[in-house]
Amino acid sequence: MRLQPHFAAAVAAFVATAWVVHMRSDVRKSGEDVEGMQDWQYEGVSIDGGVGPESFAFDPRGEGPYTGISDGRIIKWQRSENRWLNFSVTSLQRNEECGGAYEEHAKKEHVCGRPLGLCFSMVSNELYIADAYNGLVVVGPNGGTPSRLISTLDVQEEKEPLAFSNGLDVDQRTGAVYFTTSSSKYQRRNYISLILSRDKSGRLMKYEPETEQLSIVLNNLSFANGVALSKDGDYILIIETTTCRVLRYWLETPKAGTLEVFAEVPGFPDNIKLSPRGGFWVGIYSRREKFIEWILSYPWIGKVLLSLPLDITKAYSYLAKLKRSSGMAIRLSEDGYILEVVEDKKWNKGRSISEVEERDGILWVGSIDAPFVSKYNIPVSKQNNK
Ligand SMILES: *[C@@H]1O[C@H](CO)[C@@H](O)[C@H](O)[C@H]1NC(C)=O
Ligand SMILES: CC(=O)N[C@H]1CO[C@H](CO)[C@@H](O)[C@@H]1O
Repeated sequence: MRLQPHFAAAVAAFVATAWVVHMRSDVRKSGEDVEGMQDWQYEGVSIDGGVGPESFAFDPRGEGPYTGISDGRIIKWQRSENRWLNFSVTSLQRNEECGGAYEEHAKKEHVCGRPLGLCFSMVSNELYIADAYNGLVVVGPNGGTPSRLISTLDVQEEKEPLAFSNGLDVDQRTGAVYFTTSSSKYQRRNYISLILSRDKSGRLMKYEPETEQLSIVLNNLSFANGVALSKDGDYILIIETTTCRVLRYWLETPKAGTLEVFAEVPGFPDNIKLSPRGGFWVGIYSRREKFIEWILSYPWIGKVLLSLPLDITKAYSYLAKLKRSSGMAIRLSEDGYILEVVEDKKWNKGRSISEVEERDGILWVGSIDAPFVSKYNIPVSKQNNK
């Protein structure tokens, strides 16, 4: 669609005005910020040299968590030393410029790597990582240079150089790795455009280490993101960020091969993880505010915004900061019902949430824009309350 410049400018002005009006109508009282969370013990575990711990993994000995950050490193939390250790990286092209100011990291992701979803295989002891630019990366149990890079390009029919790999889980019975590619048109650093364009080129992929076979399980997903296998491996849940849905794809049982909607959530979901207390934790990037709802309900607004000569991701993060729209964590039951909601504006400082991993009574909370990992001790009363 070619637009007259004055028309585009008018729409931009209109959208900006609508946003400001919406912001004013949505001011919250500060007292509501930590309601119900007074007895949650909090600790912010800061990270040096990068931001955005996006996902967590624990190794077969239960050590960690491990997480990937904005400068392309995978770091490991060494509990006994109370500090992060450098574990690995996801790119073989890294140079001395990987590092420096956090604000510059997104520009260098295609060179330095951007590790997102990660999970250890208890079958092989290796760490599998979905990297936003390098596809599927495999690292040995002692870290260091990746032992294998499995490019997703071979099976992307279009042979496009973009395969934004994102969420990942391992079937611990067989060692098979399931992971998503969010889009074959947009890169990670342009995720706001990915949402506005309503792109449907996301996929669920499967890698079988024994045969080294890589295959497409599902096509045509709207911003495919986190994935989580059920406890017994009967089905896999897949996050669709743009549609705010959790999809369920049956792998076994007579329903094998069926895809259905598992849950709809009140915000843009990112990663999903099994909870040891049952069900699944979903990290919500931000609430689905009325304003963004309005934009998404009219496809032409998204098209106009994308046609404007501005960096839409930057514009969005600027407005989101003004508005302090914050993330939350939701625990879904195995039937897709909401069991628990954690929304913390005080400690998390209104940042987005990418993943929530529950382990031994602790919630490890990651955020794509935070220079720390949030760690919450779940109150005993809640721990018993499944
Ligand atoms: C990890 O790597 C970063 C970047 O190369 C470096 O600045 C930091 O000192 C290293 N940390 C440790 C604990 O070795
Ligand atoms: C309905 C639809 O969008 N179908 C597409 C699903 O994905 C395949 C492969 O990428 C396309 O060829 C279809 O057009």
